[in-house]
Amino acid sequence: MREPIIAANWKMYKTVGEAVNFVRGFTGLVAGVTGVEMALCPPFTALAAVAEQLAGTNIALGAQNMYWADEGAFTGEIAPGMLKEIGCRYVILGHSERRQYFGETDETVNKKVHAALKYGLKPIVCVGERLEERESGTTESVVRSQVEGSLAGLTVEQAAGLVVAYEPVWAIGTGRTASAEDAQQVNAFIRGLLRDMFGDAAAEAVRIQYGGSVKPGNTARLMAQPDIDGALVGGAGLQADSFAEIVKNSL
Ligand code: G2H
Repeated sequence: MREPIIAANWKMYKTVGEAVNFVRGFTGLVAGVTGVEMALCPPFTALAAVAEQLAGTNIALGAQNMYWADEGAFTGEIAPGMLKEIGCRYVILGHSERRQYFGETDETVNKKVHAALKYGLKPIVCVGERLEERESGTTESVVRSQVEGSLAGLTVEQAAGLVVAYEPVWAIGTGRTASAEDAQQVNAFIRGLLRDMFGDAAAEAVRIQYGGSVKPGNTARLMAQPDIDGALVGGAGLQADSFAEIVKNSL
């Protein structure tokens, strides 16, 4: 049995003060919730303050990106060891906004995945097709090359601990959710790819989230699908009450 993971990706939202307020409200709303892993992924500037607020709770901390070098003259970048030290358990890698606006490729995502694992961080690796790719029927080949490229060279043990997020780009922040059946179909396809790359046991262990306009009202239907093991939540993860509702509706 895979424990589902519901993660809030706050993107470039929330000052430190706003982040702390969120956590103070959220922890009360989900106190006693078990059977689902929760994670908050604030911007870098709020990581330390959120880590402090989360101490002693069962809510994990994640970052939204990192660089792959151990350290060095890379102005503006953040190293994996810095995230580990501050208390991150997860790091989102290859989000479509990073791919679209910041030149992230499967090759750079792959370097980051290896670096994250080296430092004991669990990558949440994002894949997903754009609207024109879905409409031209190339969803599977796009997702295949993203999965194969991003996860190249991992050992079976490393692969088993991964989280993969399927986020169709056309459903991100648009209010257009993929139907639960469409999402299940791609998530099952991803699990098949993982099986080919890493074998049955690892493929069964990997948690594959869905992301893209997840809301309290569509969570249960998505989570009822056999290959959807959680959600990566953007907009609806910015308010403590709606994110808490998503967590509860995932059970
Ligand atoms: C997809 C998602 C979070 P939203 O990017 O990763 O955002 O839920 O706002 O579509």
